[in-house]
Amino acid sequence: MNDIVKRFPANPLLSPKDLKASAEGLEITCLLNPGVFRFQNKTWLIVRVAERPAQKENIISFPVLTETGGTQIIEIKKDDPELDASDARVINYKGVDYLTTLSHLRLLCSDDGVQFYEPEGYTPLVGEGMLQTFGIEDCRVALLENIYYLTFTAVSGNGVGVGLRTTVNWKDFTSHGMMLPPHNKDCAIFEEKINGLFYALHRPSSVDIGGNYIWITSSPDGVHWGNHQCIIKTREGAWDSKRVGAGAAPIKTDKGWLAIYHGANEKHQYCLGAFLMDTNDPSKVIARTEEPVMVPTATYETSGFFGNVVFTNGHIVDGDTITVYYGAADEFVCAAHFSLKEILSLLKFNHV
Ligand code: MAN
Repeated sequence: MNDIVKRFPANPLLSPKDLKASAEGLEITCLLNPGVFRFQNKTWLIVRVAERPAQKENIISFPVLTETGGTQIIEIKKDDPELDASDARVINYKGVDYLTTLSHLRLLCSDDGVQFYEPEGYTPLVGEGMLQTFGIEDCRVALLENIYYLTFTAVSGNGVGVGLRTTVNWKDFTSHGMMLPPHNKDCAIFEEKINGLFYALHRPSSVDIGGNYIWITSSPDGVHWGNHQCIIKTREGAWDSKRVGAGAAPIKTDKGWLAIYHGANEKHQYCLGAFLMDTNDPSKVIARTEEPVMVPTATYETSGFFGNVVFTNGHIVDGDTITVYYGAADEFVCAAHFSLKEILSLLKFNHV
């Protein structure tokens, strides 16, 4: 499988060693999956920072937040028969799932979209309350009527759902609690109302019947969401056979709304593809790519904290150029250029 992207020669743009951990005793394990936006003539990333303590021999340790905002470290012996640590990202201990790292979101900005730095005066966003004790992750940013909408994965022992906060200045935030309850993630709000309504893509997971499919929902106010419909499913035997999930806000084109999405197969290889929705009724999918448009091939994509992953939840569109920022191997922040026309030319109108 080939892909059609032009990776930035400077990749990876950011590695865990490039930022300071949020507290003494913690290390940054992964820097990944940035949301992207323009603000004050700069390109900004709201990057997921995943941390844990330096690992001691024969012990797995990771932080969790308390409901009142403190941090607690949990330690489990690796040879404990009640521990299942076969996945680097999530473990099961005594029948309960935990994440191996705790994530918060940090703001970085750049004049050229390549070199990013942490500006002063912008506080990191951290998990708050009982629905975010395992952290917040993978933030998408949508700008509508001068308000930035932040949709991110909110994780706790209660489940994985979508949290919503809004801001106008990136210093003061309003929390709207959990926008979509568990199990749900990968929520991307459209950056324009359609027929007077807000729209968003999201990815609930159905345990018994159904699967990890992309759904669409609408809202009169951007806070309360309904009219959910399932629009994109996994495809058996294909690169997106196991799970699919939306990337950043869909892009308005003269052919319809273009969404870049990730798909994973049974081997947990994460690639990117695209689909197109009707301009006036985005619940109608009119075309989809058959093959992926991006496949993990660079070394920083194939090996890392969780290898064989390219995952995007942020981009900047400028004419025909889409600059996709993405998480590589769940460990690095990278970027690549797509041609909008080229993606549109690969859409298959009969293969939805
Ligand atoms: C999956 C992975 C992890 C993530 C958890 C919770 O296991 O995407 O990176 O931390 O889900 O969202």
